[in-house]
Amino acid sequence: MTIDHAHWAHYLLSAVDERRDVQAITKQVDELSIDDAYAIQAALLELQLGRGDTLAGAKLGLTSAAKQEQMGVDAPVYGWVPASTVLHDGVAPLDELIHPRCEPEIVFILGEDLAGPNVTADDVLDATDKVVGGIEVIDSRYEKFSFTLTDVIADNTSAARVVIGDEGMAPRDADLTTLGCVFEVDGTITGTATGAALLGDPARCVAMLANHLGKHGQKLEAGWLVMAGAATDARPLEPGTTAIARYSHLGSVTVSGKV
Ligand code: 0L1
Ligand code: MG
Repeated sequence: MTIDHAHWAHYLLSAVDERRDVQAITKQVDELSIDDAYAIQAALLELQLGRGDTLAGAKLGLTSAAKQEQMGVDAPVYGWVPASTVLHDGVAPLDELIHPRCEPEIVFILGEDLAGPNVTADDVLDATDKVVGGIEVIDSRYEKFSFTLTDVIADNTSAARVVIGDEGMAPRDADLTTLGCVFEVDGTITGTATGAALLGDPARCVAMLANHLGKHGQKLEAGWLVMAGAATDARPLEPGTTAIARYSHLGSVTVSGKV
């Protein structure tokens, strides 16, 4: 069965625009390969860029055992961060989202391009201007946040919004594998982790993304932000909810949900 990438990209963008969840693609086609899923993701990005958006960066998802278990998958995924999804005031507009969740992220701000293949964690540190804390708001466009690996790839890895902290450090100022994060939602600590929860080393995650893009003739670009993935599981972001990610060395980042 041939997969119509443009059709499924419009299907997902309509879900965003109309703020409604939709049936997973894999419930409607015989087979959705990883290549087809990334092709739908690329077509979706083209639609967004065609509306005047720009790229602020890229992201990994499902890089921790906590997230892989929560979602029932066993591999990381890669996606894009459109500039329109970066929140500058820490307030997530819930009236534009379907069923958002929030999760802490270690974020790399690149000072130089990173082009695969053969990018290493050391190369990532060399190319990074600073490492900052962040909180990603994810919002699967699928019913009940339920999907297969290829569904979530097509859906740009559930990317919806992101808050980036304004503190941060030079990439070698502290060991990223022991960098700590405490995630607190409405005063309750819901998760704690160190950077090593991200496939052993957050910089290695970013190297994997650069190498993945390299296979498609693409690269991570200077000035971009790159999210390495969440080290704890995601929590619902509801009206009135405030989530704080407190990082060692990176300060704190807050997101709140507002209607
Ligand atoms: O950023 C992420 O880890 C999201 C990956 C996709 C799975 C999900 O929606 O949690
Ligand atoms: Mg994430």
